[in-house]
Amino acid sequence: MSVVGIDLGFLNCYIAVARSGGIETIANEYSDRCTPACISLGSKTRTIGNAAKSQIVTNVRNTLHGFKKLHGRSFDDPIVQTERIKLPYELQKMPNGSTGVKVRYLEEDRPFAIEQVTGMLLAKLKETSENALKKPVADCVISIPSFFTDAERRSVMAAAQVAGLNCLRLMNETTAVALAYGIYKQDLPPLEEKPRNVVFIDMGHSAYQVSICAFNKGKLKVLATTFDPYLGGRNFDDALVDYFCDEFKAKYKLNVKENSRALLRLYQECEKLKKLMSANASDLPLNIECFMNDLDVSSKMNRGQFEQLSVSLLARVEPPLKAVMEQANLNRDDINSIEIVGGATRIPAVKEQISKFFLKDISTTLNADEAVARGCALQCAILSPAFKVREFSITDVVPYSITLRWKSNIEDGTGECEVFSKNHPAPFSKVITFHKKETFELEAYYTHPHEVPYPDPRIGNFTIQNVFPQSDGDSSKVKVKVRVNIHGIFSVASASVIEKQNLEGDHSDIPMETESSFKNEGKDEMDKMQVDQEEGHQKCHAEHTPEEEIDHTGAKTKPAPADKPERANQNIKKGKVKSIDLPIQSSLHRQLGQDIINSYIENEGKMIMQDKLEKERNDAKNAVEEYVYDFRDKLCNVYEKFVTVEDSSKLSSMLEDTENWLYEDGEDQPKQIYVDKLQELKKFGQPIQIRYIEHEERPKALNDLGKKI
Ligand code: ATP
Ligand code: K
Ligand code: MG
Repeated sequence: MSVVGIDLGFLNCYIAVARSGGIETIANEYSDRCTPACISLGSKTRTIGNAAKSQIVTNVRNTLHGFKKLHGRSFDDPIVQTERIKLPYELQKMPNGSTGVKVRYLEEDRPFAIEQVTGMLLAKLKETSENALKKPVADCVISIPSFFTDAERRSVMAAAQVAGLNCLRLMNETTAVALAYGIYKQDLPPLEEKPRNVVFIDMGHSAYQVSICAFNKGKLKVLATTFDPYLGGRNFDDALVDYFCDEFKAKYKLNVKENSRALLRLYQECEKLKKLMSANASDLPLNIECFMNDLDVSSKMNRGQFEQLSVSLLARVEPPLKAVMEQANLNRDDINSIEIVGGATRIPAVKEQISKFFLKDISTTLNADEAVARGCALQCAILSPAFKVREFSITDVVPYSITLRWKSNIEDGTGECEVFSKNHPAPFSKVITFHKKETFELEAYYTHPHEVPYPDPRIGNFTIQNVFPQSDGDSSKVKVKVRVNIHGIFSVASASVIEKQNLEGDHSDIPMETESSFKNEGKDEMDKMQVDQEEGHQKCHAEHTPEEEIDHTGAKTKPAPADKPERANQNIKKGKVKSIDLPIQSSLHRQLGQDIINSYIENEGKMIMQDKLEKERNDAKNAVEEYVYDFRDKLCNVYEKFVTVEDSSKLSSMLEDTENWLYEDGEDQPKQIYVDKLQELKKFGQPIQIRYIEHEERPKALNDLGKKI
């Protein structure tokens, strides 16, 4: 079993693994712990990560980056359309209406769904972790922004499947940071004492997230989470790029925005400049050679100017801080420390905004780049039965409130109830009771669409099937379990009907349920009466686990007994009941069918194979080239004494012919041709090589012999 945590960043990905020494962030084949979220498609192969990043400017239209926000969204989604304008490659509408990219790959125009794109990236990260751990990797924990909706989360889960990963948890980025912070802290207050409240702030390249967590010994509870999903380092790059575009237009009459290659180069230079300005307040130069129309451009900027350009962005730092304090119902004095991570929190003015709000110094004790990946690896270790970690309980929150709406045809019944409020603890299950006579449909949606950075409030529709009236014509009591699972994804997990038993003593293996485990008797009767009176306007009472029990009016009642609805073969006052599981038909918003995911998995397998074959082909070609250079060099040095002048010149011309061939006809041949070519050269070369080796070995052998005598 593998223990791997993946920070799936908009710009930068990090991997942490558990090894005997503990959690460590690992490096890729470039000895870099950061793998750029970048994929370059070519006529023969794909490159992913560092090698792909260097192709952003050279293979403009087939190098994919900046795609994290496309998950779970339809092509027509306003966010997709906004991103589309900025991306130098083409987006395309997939047959199911979702978002994909169109690139030139293997000499063909090929569409790839966003799940395939992220799947490629994750497969690369999987390979990197396999190389580090020297064993196959499947189990992992992957980070996502806390503001991702269900559709976005499910889309990332599908991408993990495409990559052959078994994602044990999609973990909110700030929660991962909180875990990385808390698990090693020895001095957390005991459970009975006031918790330590810590604010975690992550500003990456594309988004800004804040959460407040309460820590006690062995325990982390997220109290509230807020965000600006559209504020990150890239917005500061935009501000710089806009400024220089204007300047270059005035100074050099260049229209940079019309030249995607020049624009990409300007972005790269502005990002570098932005980072330099974090360390240096004085004037810094910006020079780009051969920028456009063979012109070299140059300019300069200092931190003060940069801050002026970013005034409106900096003003957006405070609102989520204010909101998170309000939602957690805390004052500044209640906050013990403020921890910041993410690359963009290195901008001095961003830090100032934060400390100005809290009137406190902010701590940077966590590794700003690696904390998310480390937290994910820790979570993976906790979830893995094969790994021993200290007990640590993590309670996250539901980011948006969720409402269930229901209707039924003959009963003309509609109704709704908020099943999860904003910042409700998660993961969490609740059981809701309905009184129904027929199959009915539940519709889940986000209660306050304007709070959700997603254009569609729908989560999914769930049909509870096989519901019939009781034998006496009464409505059946249907218990529906709804859940926000470990990934933060909502589902109707199960449904069962409670059938009154006419026969005494039916102790079959069907679990029995005590009415009293749900509601007190009186209340139950009242509900039932109400149903009888106003057919259809059923009451729903919600019982949820693990902590408390609420009815749909929101009034808290007694604690629920256990994680699952209590099932016991107990005798109860009202007589026996039998619980029968009911089939549920789920139709989730923007859910990919497993058949489609399977075809993506198959395709990813083919592409990995293609990359492998291409690598072998290239290796075979390189082997020929290496042999030519190596042999030619030795022929006029160490081999000189072991070859006749005649053979030497014959071989020299063979080597030269081969070299020329490699640049002409031999430039692009199947692997076997190179293998044969090398064989052919070796047939001539080997005897010389052997004579040389024998000569070298002889004195040594004689020497050894001498020692023996
Ligand atoms: P996201 O969290 O939005 O998915 P990410 O995780 O890929 O994105 P990070 O790696 O946390 O993002 O941060 C990258 C951003 O931080 C980039 O905009 C980068 O320019 C910026 N950044 C990194 N170092 C500095 C620095 N020293 N000064 C200013 N900005 C910096
Ligand atoms: K990152
Ligand atoms: Mg990040």
